[in-house]
Amino acid sequence: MASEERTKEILQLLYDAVVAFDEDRAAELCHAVLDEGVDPHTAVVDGLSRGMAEAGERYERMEYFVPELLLCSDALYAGLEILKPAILASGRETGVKGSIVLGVVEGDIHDIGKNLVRIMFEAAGWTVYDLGRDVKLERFVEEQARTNCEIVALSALMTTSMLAMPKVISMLRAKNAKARIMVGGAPINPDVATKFGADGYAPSAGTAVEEATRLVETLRKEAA
Ligand code: B1M
Repeated sequence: MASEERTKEILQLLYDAVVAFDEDRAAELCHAVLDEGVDPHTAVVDGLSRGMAEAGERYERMEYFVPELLLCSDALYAGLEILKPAILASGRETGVKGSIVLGVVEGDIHDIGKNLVRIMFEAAGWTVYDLGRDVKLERFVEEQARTNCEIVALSALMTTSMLAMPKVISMLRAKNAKARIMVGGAPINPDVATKFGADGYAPSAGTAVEEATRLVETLRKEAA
């Protein structure tokens, strides 16, 4: 088990490796995470993912451009590949397990956050039907009906694409789908989620399972 100090150091180095788009370094550090007993969830959320967020900020300050962003995401994925088996094996028990249809709405190709959300659900033992990115709106409705899943989770990263969310929500409500709908992604906040008519919202991959668990509990109580 790594000391608190060493854990902090590794998290900072992971952050640095993503920001510096150093794929090899990210991979090497993720091996250290596993060897030294650092929690792999923490490494993803407070190391790799935080590095990607900083890359985003640099993009906004016009210090980074699209090629740098893609290289940063390559470094994030290089680390994630190494940590994923340990995260899945760790099977963080939430007590409740459910099924979820997940995707990034039509018109939006940003899927790094959605992929992190997916891993968190898989690690918690949920069944995940991942529709991918730029998903046609009716696909969410069709997949919910096919799988009878209890949660439909919509991700969007743009203020333009997020406007597809209330459309999907209306389509699901019109079909009387027995599912709770949650939304997330950088432009979403609790007010937007409420305005769109969603049942729930999570600000991060790390909190998404908790929110979905709460929603499933209310759904099951209602059905009982
Ligand atoms: Co784009 N992009 N991008 N981009 N990009 C943003 C989103 C933008 C804010 C940058 C900017 O201009 N300031 C801007 C959107 C502006 C707006 O809102 N209208 C933008 C734009 C405009 C574009 C293009 C249109 C650029 C162009 O071509 N002119 C284009 C989009 C094309 C399209 O989608 N149709 C584009 C393209 C790209 C890349 C391909 C280069 C790349 C995406 C690679 C990929 O995803 N495969 C990219 C990136 C990387 C970004 C930024 C820099 C970073 C996004 C990211 O991956 N963050 C972003 C700026 C920024 O965010 N600062 C930007 C890291 C990730 C871990 O965080 O995705 O927020 P995030 O996910 C978090 C939470 O939000 C949450 O959990 C995750 C982890 O904690 N979460 C959920 C996400 N989904 C959730 C669902 C949930 C719960 C939680 O429940 C359902």
